[in-house]
This record gives sequence, C-alpha cells and structure tokens, in this order.
Amino acid sequence: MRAARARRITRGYDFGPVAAYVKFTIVIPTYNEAGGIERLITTLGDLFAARGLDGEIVVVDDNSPDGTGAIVDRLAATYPVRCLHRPGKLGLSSGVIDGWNFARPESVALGCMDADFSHDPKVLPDLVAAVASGKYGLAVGSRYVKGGGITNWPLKRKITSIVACAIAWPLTPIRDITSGFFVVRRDALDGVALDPIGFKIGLEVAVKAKYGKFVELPYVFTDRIVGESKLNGKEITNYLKQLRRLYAQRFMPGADRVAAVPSLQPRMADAPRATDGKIA
Ligand SMILES: Nc1nc2c(ncn2[C@@H]2O[C@H](COP(=O)(O)OP(=O)(O)OP(=O)(O)O)[C@@H](O)[C@H]2O)c(=O)[nH]1
Ligand SMILES: [Mg+2]
Repeated sequence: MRAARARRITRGYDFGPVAAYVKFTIVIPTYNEAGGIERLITTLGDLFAARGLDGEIVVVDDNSPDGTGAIVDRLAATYPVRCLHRPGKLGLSSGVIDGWNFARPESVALGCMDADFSHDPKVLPDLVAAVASGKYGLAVGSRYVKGGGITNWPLKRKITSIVACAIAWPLTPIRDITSGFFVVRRDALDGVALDPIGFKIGLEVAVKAKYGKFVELPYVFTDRIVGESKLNGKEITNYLKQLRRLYAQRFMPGADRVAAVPSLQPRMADAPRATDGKIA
C-alpha cells in the first residue's frame, strides 16, 4: 500500500504569498441552487479580488428547472465565472470532471466545492496556497482534523459520515475522504481514469491521482439553509459501488479488468471538451 505522506495541519499555517501567482479553477456543480448561487459567486469573486487571487469559477449546471444556469450567465459579465450547461441531471462527479475539462487552459490547479455554503469559501485561498507552495499536490478541506467540524447535523448523519470515511481508510490515509472540498494540481490528473459514479469525486482523486503529498486543512461544515439536498439512498449505494471498484483495482488488479467498463472511465484527456459553454 502507498506510504502515508500526510500532513494534517491543526494550528496556524502560512504558505506564503505564492497563491497570488497561481491560476486556478474552482468547479461548482449545481442542480436547483438558485437560492444561494448568486451569493456564493459574489462572495468568491470579492474574496479573489481582496486577496489578489487569479481564480476562475466554473459552474456546471444540469439544466436546473429553477433557473440556476441563467443566474450564473448573468453574473459572468461582472465576476470571473463561466457556466457549463449540461442538458439534464447527469450527476455530481461527472459534473466536476466535465468542469475540470472546461477550465481555462492556464489554470494549473483545479478544485471543487458545493453550491450550498456547506464549504466555507474563506478556506479556499488556503487550499490553493497549499498547492501553490509546491509542497502539496492535493489540499483537502477537512472536517476531521483539529479545528474542523460539523454544525447542525443530526447524530445519525454524523455517524453515517464517519462510517463512510472509515470504510475507505485502507485505500487512503486522508481522514475526510467524503469532503468534496479540495484543490489538486492539474497535472496530477493527467491520464488518470476518473470514474464519474456518484457523489464522491474526492475519493477518486485521492486514490488515483498522482499528487505526491497531501495536506488536510480544517473547515467547519455548515448544513445548507437554502435549497434541497440531492443526497439520497441511491448515492449511498453508488458510494459502496465506487468503493468496491476501487478496492478491486487496488487489491485485485485482475478483477479490475472485469469490473472496469470503459464508458464509465473517461480519461481526463478523452472526456468531451465543451468550448462554447455547452455539452451536447
Ligand atoms: N450538476 C450537478 N450538480 C449536482 C447534482 N447533484 C448534486 N449536485 C450539486 O452538488 C452539490 C452537493 O449536493 P448536495 O445536495 O448539497 O449534497 P450533500 O451536500 O451531500 O447534501 P446536503 O448536506 O443535504 O446538502 C450541490 O452544489 C448540488 O447542487 C447533479 O446531478 N448535477
Ligand atoms: Mg450540500
């Protein structure tokens, strides 16, 4: 098994002013997020301006019936945001992968976060700075290091989250593997077959990408206050399927050939590239 090359930062950290010189793209997948998307884009845009960061925001919207995509298109005139419009609800992980392929070519770091303010925008510059420093190829926003946490979750959901992380431990030493809030070096994804199943794109990246060292930076997860959750029982089943495939690939390479369905494993380089903000 790969040696643990972790650093979990629990006290003050300073990666220097490097982030200002590194171009990055943060992808936000959306489905019916009209209630909060404008506030998130303005918050991120203002944060980038205040910190002198060269960040691009890519929203991947799946033709949300509530008009999320149109709100993003309107904001594109004022903020560093572009919307990739997909024809229907195609899933969170495939949205992030398509968004990374749609990112401007000059971005050398790629990330993702949710649209519902569960992921604290103020932590994003630190994730970028950690990757920009050159010390870490992957920076993960983490609820499960000192200083991180969760507010407003019922005990049942907290236990589900801890169990979901625990059953992935043999695959990766990253503690908060279901976080969904991270930044990775773009070249760490070159030629990597990311499986777009389900909600947990972070697990795919953590297990498959070639990022070298990683770091977990604390953030406090806040439950959404607007819009509705898209997490359902099917996504929990998808997570178990994803884990089964990853375990097979890691520990039974022969079984991998049987389990791997080519159409489910687009390479970054092979995935469709949209140039005009639309994927057919
Ligand atoms: N493009 C796209 N985005 C999606 C899809 N499913 C979920 N999302 C987005 O992915 C992000 C995470 O979804 P959430 O519904 O917040 O899931 P969650 O955070 O696990 O659940 P809650 O804690 O209840 O919010 C949000 O920005 C959603 O709008 C999808 O099929 N397509
Ligand atoms: Mg959410």
